[in-house]
Amino acid sequence: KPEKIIDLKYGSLVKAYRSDAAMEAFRSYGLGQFIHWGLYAIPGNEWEGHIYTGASEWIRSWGGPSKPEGWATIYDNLYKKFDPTDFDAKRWAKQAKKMGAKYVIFTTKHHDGFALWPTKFSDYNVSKTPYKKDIVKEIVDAYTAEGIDVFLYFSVMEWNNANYMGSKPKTDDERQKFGRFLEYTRNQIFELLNNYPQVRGLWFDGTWDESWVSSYDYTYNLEKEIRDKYPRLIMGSRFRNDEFGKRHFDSNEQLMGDYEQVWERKLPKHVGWLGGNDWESVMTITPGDWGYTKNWNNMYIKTSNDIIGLMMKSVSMNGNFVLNFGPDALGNMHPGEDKIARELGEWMEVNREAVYGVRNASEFPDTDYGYYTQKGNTLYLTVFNRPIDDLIRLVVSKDAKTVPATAKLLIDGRILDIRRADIGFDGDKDNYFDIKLPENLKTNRPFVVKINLDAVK
Ligand code: JFZ
Repeated sequence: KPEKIIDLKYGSLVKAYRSDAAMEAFRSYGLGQFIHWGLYAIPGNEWEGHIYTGASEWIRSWGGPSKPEGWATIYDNLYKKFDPTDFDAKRWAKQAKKMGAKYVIFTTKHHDGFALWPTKFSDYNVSKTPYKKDIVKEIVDAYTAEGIDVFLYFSVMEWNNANYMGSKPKTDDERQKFGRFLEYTRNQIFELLNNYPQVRGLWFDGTWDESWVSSYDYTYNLEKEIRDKYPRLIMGSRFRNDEFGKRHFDSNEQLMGDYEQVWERKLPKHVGWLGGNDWESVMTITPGDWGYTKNWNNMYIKTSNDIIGLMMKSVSMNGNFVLNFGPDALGNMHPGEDKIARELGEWMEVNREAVYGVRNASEFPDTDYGYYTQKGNTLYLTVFNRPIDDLIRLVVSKDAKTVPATAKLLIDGRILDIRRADIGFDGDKDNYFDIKLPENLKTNRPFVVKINLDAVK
């Protein structure tokens, strides 16, 4: 809470904690898929023996001695080669569905400015490539058909647009140019919303430059217009800022979006950090690449268990977890991504009820065994750290309104014995409940103990 509330003309436009069906659906997604696809898929982080070491989707901004001669021009002409003949949106959507994703965030246009839909407002778009077809439409239709909600990623910042500049426009000429850029941005946003009415949300990015930050009057009115026309649309906190340049939270600490959109390759340490706000974390499989990266050697690749851990940690704190895929130039996922999608899907097949529609188990203290999630009177414990004696000891406050009654393993449906452990001492504020795991439980994955809670009489 701020010390004192100041007069803000361009503060948050969002009512705290929307309770409409679209937002309730967002709260129950649990798992999402991010897809970064664009011209950067063609180099895949390398060009004629030169290796780029930044994030693969940033390759156009390649600098330093390893950069190929005339790189920006080479990059800006890659669209002439964009022909993903293996692309089949239905295949991706089926894979996402099997993996357990409930929503997808798709890059309609990244920082390079190349649009994957046939926008009327720029020639730098997919209709000018050998592929020609509207990729955004194929994605929206295929994912919607699988029951997966679609969110569109949209970068405001553009690296090769003559009207774009990073710094605040100063001369009349610059103001005019940037004014045209703002109009263009507005046109593209409404073009997307109009073309693809199934879209549930917009995921804005590239909104940190001074040019955009200083255009708070324009962006305030634009957000207002979007929200007036599409009241159910979900927009995170990364769209605009107030007149003091405050992003995500305005100068009165009000969230400037329907959810916290700051958790990029990071997670809050504790649910208390969220102050009750909705949020999602977006995560790469390689350390920091969002676009296709051909060579996965010599860097840490998150394992399926790493990913399950990050997902369970997110949902245990009321957040969604969104896993990124960077398909190649032909339209195929990286083999490493296919493997993770398969393994995560197998896990979700068995354990999904611990992920969807769950909330933070606020009555139960954090546990070193793994993560708790809760749905009504059902408590899920996803075990990552299996105790040496196979005896899971639940700590339950003596003030708790519910206590564990019965338990079973999701992996095979086996009922597990629960016993009170009388290890308490005088003045102890906790009760202890022991759950005995079967000795022959063999798995190389985290596993879920489903616990039914009884109300304390
Ligand atoms: C942005 C992009 O630059 C990147 O290429 C990718 O698309 C990613 C999802 O988003 O990168 C960011 C944006 C915001 C933060 C960090 C990286 N942030 O708020 O910390």
